[in-house]
This record gives sequence, C-alpha cells and structure tokens, in this order.
Amino acid sequence: MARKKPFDKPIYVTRPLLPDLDKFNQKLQEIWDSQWLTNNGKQHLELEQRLQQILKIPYLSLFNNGTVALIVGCQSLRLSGEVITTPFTFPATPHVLTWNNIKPIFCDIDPVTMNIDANKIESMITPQTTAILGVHVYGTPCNVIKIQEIADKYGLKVIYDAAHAFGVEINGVGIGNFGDLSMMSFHATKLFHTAEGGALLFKDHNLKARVELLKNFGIKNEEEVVMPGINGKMNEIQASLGLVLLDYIEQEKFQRQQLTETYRRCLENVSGIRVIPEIYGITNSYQYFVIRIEQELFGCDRDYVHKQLKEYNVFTRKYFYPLCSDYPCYKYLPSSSIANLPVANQVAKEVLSLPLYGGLSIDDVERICEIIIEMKE
Ligand code: T4K
Repeated sequence: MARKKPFDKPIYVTRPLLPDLDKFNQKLQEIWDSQWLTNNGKQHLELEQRLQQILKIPYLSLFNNGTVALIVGCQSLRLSGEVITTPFTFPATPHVLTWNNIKPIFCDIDPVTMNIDANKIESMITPQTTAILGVHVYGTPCNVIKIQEIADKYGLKVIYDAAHAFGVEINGVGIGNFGDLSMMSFHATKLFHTAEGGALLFKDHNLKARVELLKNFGIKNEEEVVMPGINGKMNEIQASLGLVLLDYIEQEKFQRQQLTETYRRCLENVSGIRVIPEIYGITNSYQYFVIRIEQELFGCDRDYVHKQLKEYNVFTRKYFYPLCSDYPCYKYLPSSSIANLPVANQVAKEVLSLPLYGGLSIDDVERICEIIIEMKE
C-alpha cells in the first residue's frame, strides 16, 4: 500500500485559541488608559466574576498559573505530613506537595477513568495523612462521592487538580463544588486560557480571605503582613486575554466536539485501540482526545505509533508518561513500586493524546486516523 503523504505543516497536540487581535487591542487600550497593570485591577475583578458564574462556583481566586494556585491551595488548607495522590498526572501535582514539604503517597488508578482508584485509597491512609489530592485526568471527574466518604470517615481534606476540567459539570453541578478546593489551569494549551494562569475554586467563604492573603505576600494592609505569602497574582493583560476569549469558547468547544466525534467514528472499532468513553451526566471538557494502544491486539506499541506519526509531521504527546512515581525524586518512595501501581504502569505505556484544537479540520483528523490505522499489523 502506498505510504500516506505527510502533512505540509506540523500538526501539534494542541494550539492555543487566539482571539481577533483588534478585539484584544481594544482591551489593551483600556488597560493603557487606566495605567493599572496588576494587583486586583478592573479586568481581574471582571474575569473573576464572569468565571464564578460560568463555572457555577461560589468563590474563585485567579492566579498567575495553576501550579502556584495549587501550592497556595495546600497552604490555605494547612496540609502537612502525607497526601494521597495519583502518579498518572503532570509533574506539577506531586511537585506542589513537595514544595509544601508534604510527602506524596502514590495510589494506583482506576483502569477505566484513569483517575485515582477510590477503592484503594483507604489502605494507604496513615496517622500522617492529611488529605487526598485527586486529578480529574483529561477532564473526567474522579469518584468524588466515594472520595468524600473516605475523607469524612478519616477527617481528611479533599483537594482536586482540575487543570483539565474547565466547564465540566456532574449532573449540572460545577466540578469545583466537589472537595474542599479545586485548581484549574489557564495555560495557553488549555481550552480556556490567559496565556499563563489558573484559579482556585471553593465554596467556603472563610477560605477566600486566607487565599487572597497567601497569594499577595500575606499583606493585610499597609501596616500589617500577617503570613508568609507568595506572589500568585494574575495581571491585567492575562485577565483581559481571558475576558476576550470567553466569547470564543463555545465555538471552539463545538469544533472540538465535531473533531472528537470524527476520531471516535474512525477509531472506535479498530481492534487494539481503546477510545475513552463518554460518561452519562458528565460534560466533556474537550481538552484532550486520548486513545490507548494495546500492543498485543494492535500489532505495534504506543511508542512506535508516537514516533511514526512524527514522520508524517504529526506531534502527539504521551500524556502522562513517565509516571510521576518513576521520577528520580519520587522513585525512592515505597508507594512508587510497580507492585503498588500495576494499573498506572500499564496505562502509562498505552496512552497517546492526539491533536485536538479548533484549527484542525475534519479532513485532518480523518487523515491522522488513516495514518494510525495503516500502522496496524
Ligand atoms: N496539573 C495538571 C494535571 C496539568 O496538566 C498541568 C499542566 C498543571 C497541573 C499545571 O498547570 P500550569 O501551572 O501549567 O497552569 C503542557 C502545558 O504547558 C501544561 O500547562 C499542561 N498541564 C500540560 C499537560 O501540557 P507540555 O510540557 O506538554 O507543553 P509544551 O510546551 O510541550 O506544549 C505542548 C504543545 O502545545 C506544543 O507541542 C505545541 C503547542 N503549543 C504550546 C504552547 C506553550 C503551542 O502551539 N503554543 C504555545 O504557546 O505541558
């Protein structure tokens, strides 16, 4: 069979959503006129209010990125000792614990959702455990009910890394309403973004003042600094980009939905390829389109497909490989052993994030699928 033609231009796993430059310039003009660039300006305030409504959450605090937001989130809940989390995530998740002097304890993942396996959490709790840190991987919610039950039973806090879960709802309830606190990332690679940025979402009124102090050096007023805070503030230019982009989100989501359906149609019945299922009652964040390649059935492994696609100018990503438990800084932990994490080790070998962004056409996606199918032995 003739080899398929490579794409003329590189196709990346994602491309940032960019607004019409004139519209962004209008916003920039407002900022220039105000001469107010950061520290809770008008754009910041407006974005915070808009996102609170869109994400259906009582309290939201904007940050300069998701990682700093999560660091502050752990501080605001006064977490210490050990926190049970997943190894199948971006490095930021366990690193945030380390930056808080907390030991990450890795728990295996669920073979279907690829999120922390709620049935395995209880056996990992020790007298040092203060919280459970779940990640809604690819926007699929963790088993939030079961996790809350465990937390209530043992008096633990629950914190979610919802970096991928913008706009996700469980039966109409915004994802940020589960647990004590959630973090969202507004990095350029996210569906909604502020170039760099993030937020903490929570329901507890008392947490708001503490979070705001922690993200602004602990400064209470001109005379008082009441805690060792950090600089986590989002600036006006970031916030204004977010405000302009809000008008583009629905269209982008619609395009990603069409592309997702195309991927599903082309790949769903290919033996050796597993497509992540849609879950009834859960809104799709359309953040990633991820497949799992089972070598025995497909004939070649994920690494081969990932490498071969580059020959066609298609740059997929192995989100999330390697597992965090395999990083040199965490490998020494007893919970990092393969025996403790059999599912995570298997899943990390199989996953591949395929290109997904509004700038792709249905034809592009069909072509990517044909190239993949052609590799099947
Ligand atoms: N928790 C989780 C579960 C996360 O996934 C993340 C971030 C965080 C926490 C931390 O949140 P932040 O502190 O970042 O707010 C990318 C993103 O940089 C990262 O934010 C994201 N997760 C992760 C899943 O993906 P890389 O190392 O893969 O990025 P990079 O630079 O290789 O970009 C991927 C592709 O995107 C490029 O091949 C091309 C395209 N791209 C990227 C950028 C930055 C563009 O076209 N334009 C751009 O400006 O981590």
